[in-house]
Amino acid sequence: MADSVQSTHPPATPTQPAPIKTQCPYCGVGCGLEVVPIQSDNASAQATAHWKVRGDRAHPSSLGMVCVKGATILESIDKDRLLYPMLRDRLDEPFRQVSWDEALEAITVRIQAALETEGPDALCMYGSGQFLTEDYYTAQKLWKGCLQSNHFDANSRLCMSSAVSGYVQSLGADGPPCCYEDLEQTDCAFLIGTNTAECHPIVFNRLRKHHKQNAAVKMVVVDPRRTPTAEAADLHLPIRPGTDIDLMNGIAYLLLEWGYADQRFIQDHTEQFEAFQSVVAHYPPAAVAERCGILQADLEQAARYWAEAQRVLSMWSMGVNQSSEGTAKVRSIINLHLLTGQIGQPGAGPFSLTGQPNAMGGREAGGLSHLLPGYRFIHNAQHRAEVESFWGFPAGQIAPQPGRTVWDMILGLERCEVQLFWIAATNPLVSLPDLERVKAALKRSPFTIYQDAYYPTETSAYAHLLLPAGQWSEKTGTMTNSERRVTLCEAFQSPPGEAREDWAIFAEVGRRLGFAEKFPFQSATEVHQEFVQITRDRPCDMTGMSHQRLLQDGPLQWPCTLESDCPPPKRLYTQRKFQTPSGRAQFAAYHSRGLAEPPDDAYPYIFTTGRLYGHWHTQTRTGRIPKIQQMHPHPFLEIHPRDAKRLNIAQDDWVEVRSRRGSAQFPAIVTESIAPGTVFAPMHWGSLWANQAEVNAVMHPEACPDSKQPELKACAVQLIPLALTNTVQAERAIALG
Ligand SMILES: Nc1nc2c(c(=O)[nH]1)N[C@H]1C(S)=C(S)[C@@H](COP(=O)(O)OP(=O)(O)OC[C@H]3O[C@@H](n4cnc5c(=O)[nH]c(N)nc54)[C@H](O)[C@@H]3O)O[C@H]1N2
Ligand SMILES: Nc1nc2c(c(=O)[nH]1)N[C@H]1C(S)=C(S)[C@@H](COP(=O)(O)OP(=O)(O)OC[C@H]3O[C@@H](n4cnc5c(=O)[nH]c(N)nc54)[C@H](O)[C@@H]3O)O[C@H]1N2
Ligand code: SF4
Ligand SMILES: [Mo]
Repeated sequence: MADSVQSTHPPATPTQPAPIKTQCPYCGVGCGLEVVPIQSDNASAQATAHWKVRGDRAHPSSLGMVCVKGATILESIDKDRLLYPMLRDRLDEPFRQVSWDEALEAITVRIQAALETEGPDALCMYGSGQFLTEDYYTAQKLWKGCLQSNHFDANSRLCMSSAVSGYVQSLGADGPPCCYEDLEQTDCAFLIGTNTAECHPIVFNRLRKHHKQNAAVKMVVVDPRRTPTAEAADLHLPIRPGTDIDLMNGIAYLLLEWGYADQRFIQDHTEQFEAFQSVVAHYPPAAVAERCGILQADLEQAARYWAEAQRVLSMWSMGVNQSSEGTAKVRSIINLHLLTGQIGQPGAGPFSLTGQPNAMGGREAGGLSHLLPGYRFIHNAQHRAEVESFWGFPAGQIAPQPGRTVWDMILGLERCEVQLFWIAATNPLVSLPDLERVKAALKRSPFTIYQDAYYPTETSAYAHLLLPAGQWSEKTGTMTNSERRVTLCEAFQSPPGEAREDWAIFAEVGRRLGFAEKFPFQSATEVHQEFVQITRDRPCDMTGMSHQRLLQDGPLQWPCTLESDCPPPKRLYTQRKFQTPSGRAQFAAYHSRGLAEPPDDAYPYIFTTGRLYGHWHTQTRTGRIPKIQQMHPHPFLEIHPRDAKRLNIAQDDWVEVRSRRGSAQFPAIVTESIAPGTVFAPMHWGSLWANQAEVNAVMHPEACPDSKQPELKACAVQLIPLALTNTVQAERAIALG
């Protein structure tokens, strides 16, 4: 699965230019890439240069490895690009090509009109973990600073926001405390709600190699599916979706009972232990095993691995974060580390694997509706004052209330409270839950701007104005990966047509709205220079970084101050001093609440969704790469043989998955790799790539009360075997190839 491509790297010679260094623009592993021009005898070839990509051996995160997505990235960059701004008055009209001048004029006129009639609350922007940090920062300054609207949210709301709130509540600040070297130093990897082999392949490669070479190193995987990750584990716990807190409280129960709590650490460095202990007392192993749907002996084995390991590294992603109790799940993982003192030391700690390539940079730049740049919070008056003064605004400029989350923006559109909705670098008409509702809301939008690299996407059909964005390879800037490592990604070719960098579009709109002095930037380097200053003395202090230093010294982790030792520290909390007011980490006492929409008689199955190794999200890139299309030619539904038998469903039969909100149709894969009672479909096929296979037509938007992250991993469904007519079957067979 996680095949890596390792290549030989001849040094630059006088005839061979030095490779351009950059980071892979897909997942949060953040592998280093080198891009080199393909040599050609034809002197004029430079004008239409061709490039090849290979892993960067000097990059400390990936050591030269890449997976299939990184290796094929160049194959989709020039296909089906959005080349010019396009405008229309109504969604049922065709677009007409317009100049940038006309497009920017349309935006500023609309923004000014909305400000005059409704005020800043009518302005919403929805961005993405696929922005560069410079894009994110410029957007915050425009939206939260100049326009006084905190309604900037990003698709990280669907992705990492539970990890953010869990870290903040338990440790006092956001920021994964671990580093990738821990993958080779741990003696027990606890992977929960993560299909690392397919979704973070190079992290998995590093871990897997260490695991294979050391018989004493254990790997536990907690996932309702027997994924390729679970296949590699010493112990796979196929829990029922939504029972993670039961499981972790059950492990804590046993660790306490067996006397493996680190009393010294608990006493010196934590608070709220008693409350935690009294909740955990309700989780004896027999009851926990029953609720999770696993063997008691397996639960005990998992606890035994925790107990006996010197260094436990837990890793998680969407099986934990995308939950109506996502924050509680994250804090339950951290609880186990606090209970055993497994934090701030090599090979140990609670390590969230970030999804997107720059979700971390988004957090640093304040790119969620409750955040401000430099790991600051809107609700904190001092933080607002610091940012106002840094940006040169009068006191009180930044609104004191957190802005709308993306789902609240959809509700605002429904209620006609939003006058302008600006979407950039995300494809919400595939990725947001309850798609029918989202579509209806967008049809009510007075003015939707969509800034993307490709055309068409599912979302472009719902926009009034399309803005062509330059993407990776065409724009310079920084991204931060899961281990807090910042890589400079250099542009090495020009954007096609009239496409522009995202930050430059935001800055130009700011200048046209009368804020010229706030956007003096001539380059991303200048944006970065300003951005790092706002991180001074914050947990994510990056004042020691600049584009020049990153170019010279290579990728660097934060915290990284000018005064600090070089290189910056690899791990956080090595002194066991946490960022809470008391300096102590906080235990959390949570009972499991279970799923927001549990199965019942009418909707008796649990539907879960996720990813495949080759595809990236909504396929705007990977759908255009033949090798990846061949790997994953069509959508499907995994169903356990027991359920298939009961419903009389055979391999490849078509099945409709129907919830209270909508339905989707898939050919069945009958497999024991999914737990009985649960079915799984991948999220990658929007309406442009398959007929009625949108998983989010089915999902609900119920979210964690703290992180506001929707439960994209579970809803209750019916399964209906489809007797499709011959014509439909024939059509779909052609579509399946
Ligand atoms: N190939 C590929 N890699 C990617 C991406 C991609 O699109 N394609 N996207 C990137 C992004 S943005 C993200 S967020 C990450 C996501 O990375 P992952 O989180 O690893 O991926 P998913 O497949 O969404 O979900 C992981 C697992 O959660 C399990 N799960 C479902 N419900 C539960 C539950 O209640 N408890 C537990 N313990 N597990 C549960 C699912 O069965 C699934 O195997 O991947 C990143 N990497
Ligand atoms: N049911 C279900 N739904 C899910 C999930 C799930 O597991 N299950 N996962 C959720 C998660 S974790 C995530 S992260 C989201 C992902 O969902 P999306 O963010 O909607 O998915 P992408 O396809 O990555 O969309 C990125 C868009 O940005 C464009 N783009 C790429 N580079 C640039 C650039 O530099 N500038 C601009 N302006 N555009 C660019 C691409 O062409 C693409 O259209 O899906 C979420 N939705
Ligand atoms: S593991 Fe992630 S960052 Fe590395 S090459 Fe693959 S997709 Fe890119
Ligand atoms: Mo994500």
